[in-house]
Amino acid sequence: MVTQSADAPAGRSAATPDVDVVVVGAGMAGIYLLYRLRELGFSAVALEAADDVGGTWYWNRYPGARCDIQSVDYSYSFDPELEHEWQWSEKYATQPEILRYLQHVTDKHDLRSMIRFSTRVDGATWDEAGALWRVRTTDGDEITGRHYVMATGCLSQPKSLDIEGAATFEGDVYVTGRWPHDGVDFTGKRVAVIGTGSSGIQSIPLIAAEAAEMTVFQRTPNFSVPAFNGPIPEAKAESIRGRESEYREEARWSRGGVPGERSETPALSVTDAERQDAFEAAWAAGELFAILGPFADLLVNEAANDTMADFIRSKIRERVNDPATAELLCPTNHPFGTKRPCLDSGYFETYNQPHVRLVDLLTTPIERITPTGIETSAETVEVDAIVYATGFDAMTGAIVAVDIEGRDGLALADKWTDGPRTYLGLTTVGFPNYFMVTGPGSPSVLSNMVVSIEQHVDWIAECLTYMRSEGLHTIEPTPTAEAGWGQHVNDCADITLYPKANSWYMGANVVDKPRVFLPYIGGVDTYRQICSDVATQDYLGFAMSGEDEQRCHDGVIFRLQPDAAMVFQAMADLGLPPIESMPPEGAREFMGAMSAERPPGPAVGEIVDGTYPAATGDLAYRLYRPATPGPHPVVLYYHGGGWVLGSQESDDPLCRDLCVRSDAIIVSVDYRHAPEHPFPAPVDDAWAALQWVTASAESLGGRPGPVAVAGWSAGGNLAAVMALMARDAGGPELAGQLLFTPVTDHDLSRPSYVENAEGYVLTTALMTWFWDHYAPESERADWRASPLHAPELSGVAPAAIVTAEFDPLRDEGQAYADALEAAGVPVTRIGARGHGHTTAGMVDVVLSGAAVRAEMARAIQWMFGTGVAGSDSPSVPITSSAG
Ligand code: NA7
Repeated sequence: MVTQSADAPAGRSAATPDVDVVVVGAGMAGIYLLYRLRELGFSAVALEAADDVGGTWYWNRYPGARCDIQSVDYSYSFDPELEHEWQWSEKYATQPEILRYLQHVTDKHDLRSMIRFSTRVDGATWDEAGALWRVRTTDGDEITGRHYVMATGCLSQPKSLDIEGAATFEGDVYVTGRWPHDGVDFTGKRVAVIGTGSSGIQSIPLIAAEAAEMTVFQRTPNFSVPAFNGPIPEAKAESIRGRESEYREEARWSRGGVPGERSETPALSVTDAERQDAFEAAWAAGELFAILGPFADLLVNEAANDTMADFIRSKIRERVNDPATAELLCPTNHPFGTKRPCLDSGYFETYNQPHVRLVDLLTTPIERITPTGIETSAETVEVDAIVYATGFDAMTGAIVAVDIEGRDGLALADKWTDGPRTYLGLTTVGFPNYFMVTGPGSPSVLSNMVVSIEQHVDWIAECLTYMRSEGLHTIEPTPTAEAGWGQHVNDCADITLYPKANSWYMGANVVDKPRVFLPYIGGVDTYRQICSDVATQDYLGFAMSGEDEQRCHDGVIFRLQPDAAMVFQAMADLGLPPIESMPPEGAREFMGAMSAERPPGPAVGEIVDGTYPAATGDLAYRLYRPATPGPHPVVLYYHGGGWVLGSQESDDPLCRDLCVRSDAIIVSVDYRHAPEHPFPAPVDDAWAALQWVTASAESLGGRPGPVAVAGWSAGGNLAAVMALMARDAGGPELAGQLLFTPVTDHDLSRPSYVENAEGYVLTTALMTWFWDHYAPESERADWRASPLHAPELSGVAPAAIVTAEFDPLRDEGQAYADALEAAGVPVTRIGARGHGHTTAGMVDVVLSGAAVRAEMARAIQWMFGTGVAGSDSPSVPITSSAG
């Protein structure tokens, strides 16, 4: 029943809905949401298909079903009394105990009256005129609400049975996610279990204990470690006792929603023995985050990941008697952790029993299910019962199962055809006043769900409270904010190994589901901060409206590459003195010390250190030769450092990386530094180096023909100047110039100097310091210092110019690219989106920089004609306000 208020502006808001908020689902999310809303004075109803609360813990009653986050963590924090009035009996509680807990919380807070049980929602339509949602149930009812929240869980929609002939089976059929309430007795039965994810791994030992014969059909072996279940570990209890609220706060600000140390150590930086010890300790903990986290880089570095994968495989071989079965149970087709690892209780040992057999579907796939059994390409297995432990249409399945229609008749399922698009995993464009608890694009399944549920519920509750206090009726994210968030979610996933697995995180387990990384992997702590920043920045990225007003603070909440952001944060946390406060000699020592801490960069075929005859004496060079057969193209490289700092050492990892990626010889040359040797001394040395490298290219193992020049920052400035000088001098001919975040102008007033003045390592103040040491004001406009001021730019070598979004030098790099193009010079622009001046060059530290360096290497190949044909425009340019 909806009434239209008389004073409402035509077509806008002000109809009175049945309730303020319609919630779908009375699981862990719905229960807390109802509690919060009622406490805040909102009217709300939850519509729940089941006849009781519990959600996941109502449906998943298969034998052995347990949480895989310790119960003391996998529990609400909103009611401090629960800490004492509810005692978990085990480290990992069983499904019945968790369900009892949720029933207890519901009853304690008298929430049942707000829930309509046995009520399935099949549609919801946004009513634009009334500014409310019309939510329909399968029994024909309609409930209207100002706001509509899907609290339907991430793993609640079982995958449909996608195996041919499944419907013809005449024996008993069970699905782990829809288990009979009165249990199943498998005594004396021949049982098949299909699926070896968490549900299979938890249930198989218990089903095998009853069955007469047990056949497990495994498509993908999974990494699983023993849960070592039992009483709550004393150390854990001790870490909480008497400081419950602090402990919960630590969980909220942890990476995964469980308090604990975060390793900063790369796996390969320690000895084999140390690594083994760390793995054994993680194994002994019997915890998901322990096994995922003994080293910092297990989920981003394949070589590191291999060490853990090998360790777990060795444990599987120890646990399974038959070597052939053990090998089949060893996961090899996905990196460790990229499918959710399982915690088991005697899973692998189950295969040591004579009546248990494993069928490997990778070699002998299921062809069909018959009325009496399962037919693979090799055999027919006759069974009395089939248990499908085949998983869920995760994260989006339960949402699009409801026909949700937003503004202008847009169906959510249609909007998400190519994968879900959300802002913060909470909201989505085109669907005003619509929220999701732990929706796609939020930490959700990668975190302790309870912590993430509480965070989302709190955020929604605070948002609704704000809207009420401001007299606002509608809220909807903007396309800019949503696109920016989608980019950030992908940026985070792309630096990890997760996209390599055919996992339900990627939607890969459901036929025809788009392959998109569904959760947000940036961490519970980062995510919480982002959500809070959105709210405090006047709900950045949301449009809101009230009776007489529209407001929108549009924008993107997170534009940096996630790993670049970590570098900037780490630098800020160190609180180091600014370089410009140091004398040049001190600054050089400081930079040298910083360089010593870095990963070394990739191995190259050969490194040769030598000297070359520079303007006033010999200077050092370092040559990097690819491991591939030569002769190779030669690139003369000038290091960065503002003409004051830097050396072969400072840019060593980058030179290695470029050498390997481009398959070219890189000759990194030194040049004299200011202020001892100000402008034009570095230019004179750079020119001498060019003469020498050109003349020596073949004797250095290079291929005949022109060399290319390259440089980073001030080195990019020198490379650009060399290209101009070579043109003016009628030679040497150059294959190209690769300018990596180059200095091209002494003008420090461009917008990028203002926008990126501080916070991104290279500051405007530091750039001023560099210029002050390099050249007096009167000489800075000389084109050999500021090549953008060259009277003529035509006729120089083809250029590839890298500009970074958060670099003070961004705009002058782009201005140089513009000017070269205007002069008819072929230019390849490479945009380092989300990077600062230095981050794209931080090899093996800022992993997202690899994509930029791959484009730089392609540009080198483009210059020499050695790359892929037609790769003349390797990158989309970024603009000065690139997003
Ligand atoms: P999962 O982890 O998705 O596991 C499902 C399993 O079923 C997995 O081994 C699948 O193999 C297998 N499967 C799915 N479809 C088929 C077909 N058609 N044929 C053969 N095998 C198949 O679901 P769970 O319920 O175990 O666990 C879900 C989450 O709940 C878990 O991660 C915890 O967070 C709790 P595949 O790997 O796709 O080759």
